[in-house]
Amino acid sequence: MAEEVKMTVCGLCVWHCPMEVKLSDGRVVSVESKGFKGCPRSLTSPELLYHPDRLNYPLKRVGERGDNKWQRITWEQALDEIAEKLKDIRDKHGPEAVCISVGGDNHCSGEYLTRFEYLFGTPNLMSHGRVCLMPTMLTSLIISGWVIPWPIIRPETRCFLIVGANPSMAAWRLWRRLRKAKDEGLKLIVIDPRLTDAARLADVWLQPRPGTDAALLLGMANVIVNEGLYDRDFVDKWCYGWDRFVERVNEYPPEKVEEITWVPADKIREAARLYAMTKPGICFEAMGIEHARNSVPAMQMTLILPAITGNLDVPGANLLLEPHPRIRLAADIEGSEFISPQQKRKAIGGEKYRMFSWDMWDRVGAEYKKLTGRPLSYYYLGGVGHPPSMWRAITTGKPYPIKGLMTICQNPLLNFANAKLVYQALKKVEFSVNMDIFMTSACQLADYVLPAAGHLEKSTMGHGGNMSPLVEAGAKVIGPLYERKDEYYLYRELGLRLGQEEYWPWKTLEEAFDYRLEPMGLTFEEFVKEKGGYGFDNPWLRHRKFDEPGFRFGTPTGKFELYSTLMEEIGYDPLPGYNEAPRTPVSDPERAKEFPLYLLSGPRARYHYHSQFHQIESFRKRYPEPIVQINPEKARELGIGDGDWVWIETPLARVKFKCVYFDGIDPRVVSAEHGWWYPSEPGEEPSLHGLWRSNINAVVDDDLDDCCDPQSGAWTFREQLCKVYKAED
Ligand SMILES: Nc1nc2c(c(=O)[nH]1)N[C@H]1C(S)=C(S)[C@@H](COP(=O)(O)OP(=O)(O)OC[C@H]3O[C@@H](n4cnc5c(=O)[nH]c(N)nc54)[C@H](O)[C@@H]3O)O[C@H]1N2
Ligand SMILES: Nc1nc2c(c(=O)[nH]1)N[C@H]1C(S)=C(S)[C@@H](COP(=O)(O)OP(=O)(O)OC[C@H]3O[C@@H](n4cnc5c(=O)[nH]c(N)nc54)[C@H](O)[C@@H]3O)O[C@H]1N2
Ligand code: SF4
Ligand SMILES: [Mo]
Repeated sequence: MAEEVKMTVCGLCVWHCPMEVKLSDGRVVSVESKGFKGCPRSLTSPELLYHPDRLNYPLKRVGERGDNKWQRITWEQALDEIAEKLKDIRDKHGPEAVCISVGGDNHCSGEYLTRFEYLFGTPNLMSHGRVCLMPTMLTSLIISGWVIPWPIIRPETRCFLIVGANPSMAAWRLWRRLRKAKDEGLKLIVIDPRLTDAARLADVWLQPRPGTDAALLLGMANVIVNEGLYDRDFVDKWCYGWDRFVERVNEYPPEKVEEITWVPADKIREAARLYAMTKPGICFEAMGIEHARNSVPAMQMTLILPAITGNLDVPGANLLLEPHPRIRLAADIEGSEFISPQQKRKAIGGEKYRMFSWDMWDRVGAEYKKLTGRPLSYYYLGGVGHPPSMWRAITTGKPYPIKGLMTICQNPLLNFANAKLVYQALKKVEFSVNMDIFMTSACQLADYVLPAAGHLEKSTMGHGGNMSPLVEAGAKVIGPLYERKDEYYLYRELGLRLGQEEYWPWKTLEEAFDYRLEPMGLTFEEFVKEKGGYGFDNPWLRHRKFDEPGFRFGTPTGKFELYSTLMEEIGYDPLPGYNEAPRTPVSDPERAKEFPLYLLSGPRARYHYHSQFHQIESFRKRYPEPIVQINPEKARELGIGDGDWVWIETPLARVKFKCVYFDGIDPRVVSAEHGWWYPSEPGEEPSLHGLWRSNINAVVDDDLDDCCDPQSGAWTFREQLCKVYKAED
């Protein structure tokens, strides 16, 4: 037997750990993650690779949508027909009538997708980035000019403030570092409506009413400002709008904030003092605040707190990241110059949610260029197309018709809000293509389904667009098997058929990576050679850049803008403030009479990655049911026992979950998992692989006014009202 060991990057989630892969006679037999030892998802790699349900050949629909009737065709036929149809839509309705929807962290080489998109001429690229990190990045760019103040725990770090993040489930490498640092004396503050593992470990745990973080953080700032706990030098030298900011925070004394947030005023004081006085400290936020109706002000505050306490860009605190100095960046590949300003302005949703408009991006891009000398990636900011508006454009034809939809590496029926609307859009759209590794419910509604090469079957090179100074790469270890292809192949082949020949000189993904690495004087093969298939370069971590001559923040004032001049220019509140969302028990008591409970949806679970890994036999056995956490006191009041099946209902629909008693959650709040479907159940309608039974996004609304952030358009997964009652088994 020929045994072989190769190194690569694990492409199964956003952490991209180095991974060792063992092959025997050319077959992958086992893997070992070098980033997270024993990671259960990584161990499924061989099962995923050889899974009997994997898509292996291009398929063309032969019945009606939802009949699950397919004909196997060749790639040539698929590409010719898809290109023909895209051309036809472009001729009849304009290129903007094609929407590209992309998701996942499974390396779909987004900058090449964007290149294809811009050359085709549509501004309507959309992704989950719109509710995942991108609003924070954009907020950071708007108020500071830097991409994001990154949380890197170093030996110096003495305090860690978590705002709506769940690292023991979602970010294992960070969790491990955090635990070690805690053992060594780090102070930990956690803001979360649930008692997470991190909250259990915390010195101070604040348990807010969902969606009220902006008020809570303003309350903390009130204490920091009024007790003189801020960094006067940094504020004087580098912060713009201090006086107006102070006026604003004075509207949020802890007692008033207690009324808004349910958090006792003394706890707010305790947390504020601990954070501001234990330096250096890191402020780390995630989806708990990003998935909220008023998320932008909360994000402003998670950026402002480090700035005013002198926790920006000093060792052990939040770091201002610069792009890798010697690589062609995502933005260099995207070619945003290929698409005209007139086309850019047509992006669906750009007029309503003006933070995510091309105009804004061009402005922050220009500042970023002044700051770093480099272009800013649009793809990695999540696309300008606004998904909830896009589904409505497809179903109503307004503001203009969307006729074509290409879905890549994404499970829209399980991961976007308002799944019934997404369903209607997928049924209605004139033409659709989906590229995935498995036949998902959304694939069932497509006209063409294309088999993607997955993890281990394609080379990867991730360096987070322009976000970070690191480059990390992994060579493919096998295949691709059957007729699976990497996404680059799709973009290039369609490009060649649509008149883009001169723009696709690189025949393969690896050749495309060679071009990216050329300024380093290396080919892709050379870059990964030393470590047997894994390459890494992180040349540039400098601190205290604000002490360097000529330093400026990349904003119109050259300062860190507590008062944002760009927000003001586009007609938004320049300062962070708390606005009660329209559908809470406070603003809509009538609704709350029928739907009294806050619904948090989507706490990360150890085995699943959004909708993924539901095909894995061992996971299904170990974790067979979707879970909703309910406070035992409330559950008993509702006649619900621990382990009972319950319905979770909103005006949109009801879905079935298994109740787990959890006394770490407020009786007024419940928390249900997302991403649940049953791939082995029938693919045809009405089942669509058990899509509707426990799909929490069937009950989560995305109303453009009531549920989307008025600035960024991000929709809330975390603060909708529901009722819960016992279901039959
Ligand atoms: N209610 C609720 N909904 C949420 C969230 C929540 O917290 N609550 N979280 C949101 C967030 S933050 C995010 S990021 C999104 C994620 O939403 P998605 O990006 O849709 O996430 P996944 O379920 O991981 O879907 C990825 C799809 O890609 C396929 N795939 C896997 N590998 C490959 C590959 O190599 N190539 C291709 N072409 N396909 C591949 C998988 O089979 C799967 O169908 O979900 C969002 N949805
Ligand atoms: N195992 C696993 N890991 C993952 C993923 C996965 O699907 N599975 N997905 C990846 C992706 S794409 C992402 S974006 C990250 C997400 O990473 P995280 O955001 O760290 O993960 P969540 O579990 O969603 O944690 C959010 C926390 O916010 C809390 N929360 C809910 N509402 C509020 C609120 O109003 N205020 C505050 N302060 N907190 C609130 C929730 O109780 C929860 O504990 O995880 C990544 N890692
Ligand atoms: S699944 Fe994620 S955490 Fe696990 S080994 Fe792969 S990259 Fe690392
Ligand atoms: Mo995400």
